[in-house]
Amino acid sequence: MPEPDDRDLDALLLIRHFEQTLLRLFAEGRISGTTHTCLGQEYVPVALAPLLRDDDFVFSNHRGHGHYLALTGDAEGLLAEVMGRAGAVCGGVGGSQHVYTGRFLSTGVQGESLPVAVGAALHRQGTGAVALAFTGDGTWGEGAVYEALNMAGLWELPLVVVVENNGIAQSTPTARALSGTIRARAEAFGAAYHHSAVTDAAGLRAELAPLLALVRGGGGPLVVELDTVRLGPHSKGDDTRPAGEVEAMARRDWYGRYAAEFPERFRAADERWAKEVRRLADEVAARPPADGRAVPQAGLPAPVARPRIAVPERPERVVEHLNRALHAVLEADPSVHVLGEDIADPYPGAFAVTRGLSERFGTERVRSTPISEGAIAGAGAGLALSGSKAVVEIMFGDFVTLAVDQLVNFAAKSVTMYGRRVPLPLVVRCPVGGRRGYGPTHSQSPQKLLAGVPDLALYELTPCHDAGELLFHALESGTPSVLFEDKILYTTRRWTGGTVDDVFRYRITAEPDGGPGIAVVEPAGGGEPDAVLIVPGGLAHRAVEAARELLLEDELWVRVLVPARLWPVPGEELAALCGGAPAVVVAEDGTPGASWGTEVAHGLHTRLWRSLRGPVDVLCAADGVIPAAPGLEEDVFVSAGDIRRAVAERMAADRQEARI
Ligand SMILES: Cc1ncc(C[n+]2csc(CCOP(=O)(O)OP(=O)(O)O)c2C)c(N)n1
Repeated sequence: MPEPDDRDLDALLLIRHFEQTLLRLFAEGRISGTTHTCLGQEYVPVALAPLLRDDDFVFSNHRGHGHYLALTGDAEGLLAEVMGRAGAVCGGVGGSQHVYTGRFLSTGVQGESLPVAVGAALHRQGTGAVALAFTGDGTWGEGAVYEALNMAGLWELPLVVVVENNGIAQSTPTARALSGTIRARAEAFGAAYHHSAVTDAAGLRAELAPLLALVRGGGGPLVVELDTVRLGPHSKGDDTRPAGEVEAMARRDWYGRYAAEFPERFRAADERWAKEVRRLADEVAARPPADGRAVPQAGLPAPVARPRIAVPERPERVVEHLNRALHAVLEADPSVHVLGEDIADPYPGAFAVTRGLSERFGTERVRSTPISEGAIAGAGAGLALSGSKAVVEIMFGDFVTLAVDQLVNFAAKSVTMYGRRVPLPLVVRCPVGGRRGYGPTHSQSPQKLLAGVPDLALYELTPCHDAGELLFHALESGTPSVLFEDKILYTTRRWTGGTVDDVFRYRITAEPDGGPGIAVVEPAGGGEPDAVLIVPGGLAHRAVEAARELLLEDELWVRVLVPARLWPVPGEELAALCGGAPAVVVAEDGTPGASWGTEVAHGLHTRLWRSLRGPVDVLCAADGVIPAAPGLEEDVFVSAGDIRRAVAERMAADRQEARI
């Protein structure tokens, strides 16, 4: 084995002693939680680090300490992070598996970062920079890997996937988890493939340098599979392999071989690093606990304030308005990208929302994607992480379940899990709802599945909120967002100029955080309402129809509240608008239980307990699937009649109580 230079040897030994120290600290009970050491694999990131540029983005995984140390040398920040002490690079929030510095990000969900890396590579395409993602071999069981490789191959992205094949995944030998080969899988997607069993950093670097240059030059994705060894346990003390097996591997280890081949130089360096890491561990252990705030760093992308976008009002259909809003957003902000299945002209999305966008702004910014909801959402997050903004279309909202990992575990958690606010300007548009006969898997209103996720905002299109302002607000907030669009609204005429019809008027309240506000719909003339209806945008027409019947036939004055932001629920604002109305009814098209409506009702109960005259009622769709046949389908949803009945019953109960 050739003798390494000082820089490589120092990096190798720093990582080796860092990892051994962690295992010792765990064994001594001085650290809690988990860790995955890279003992035996240190040379991989040491080989790669000098090949990487400042504008590259590196995605790491659960076994990421070596990646981070080789790239940054920041042993102190990482040790403090793992030990939960002051000076922690991510404030102690992320811990061992979740570290972010601006050009390096690790996450603990296997395979998740590959679609995100696709987005980062899209952002870098043509600049000579690359996105590089480390994975283990076991991670190739995850579907996300293939959705990402497909996109990377298709779009010839500057993506490098480094597979550290250590022959095992937790306790499962690779041979029992991987059918076929990684080579065949990579090549199936048109990615260049390189295999190496070289274990000296400089030798491996020399092999990889020309391959990386090809990727930088626009040659498309590269998969590098490295035969390596995991000398330590999977995590801490959970190694079920026979001792002889690990000993045989250790004979391949660079550490023992260097020690034998140039003993004096090696021993001196080894002792120096052992001492240095021990000193650091003692010093960090004596620090006060981490306070949840990351160490400040220069060079993180700062949000750019842009002029507010509003789409000039026209009496038009909702779909035309939304389309104009997307045109306006793309025109105003060149960093915005739109991704989705079949969204490019001449077939501009299943509901024609994206009509004309790709022709006007080009297919690099408005991109039709493969059928890969998870990877589309992940790529959007990767663009957002890189300083672009992304609007992603999920063809039917039912399919957002396929993107839940990216939205919940990656996008939403990334906002805070690195100890600093990481802005992720991403809007995922979801056409939802039924009444079109598409049947159970194309008609659901899945809002409740995503409600209550910290740092995932939920919006819903309404007949009167300006969609340009809504998109602008969601993107500028930096909080990843889902925009639900009830399909039934698309073809309806928008309300404009404060007028709904001959009887009803609307106004939109201002929200303190510049949010989109609540549409307040009531009969012209105002007044204290007898009843208040609270509905998301998709039910606005049915609620107004019910309010009209209640006015004309029951002489009840009904106010309809339509918040454009569903989550976090604008609870204070809704409560203030309910006043002392005898009846308050919330209606939604989702299934009953643990729903948005029950959350709204709970918020009103706790805020208005003493002034409410009765319980807040919640009307939901039936507790089942949405049938395709028109007669059957109609029965499932909340109707204007249901709403009217609920109000009438609540009013009757109120009158009866008043008599008692
Ligand atoms: C989606 C997901 N499933 C399961 C796990 C639990 N887990 C953590 S590491 C690991 C094994 C990963 O094996 P491999 O990709 O070969 O990497 P290695 O641990 O060998 O470095 C598993 C199953 C996880 N973190 N994420």
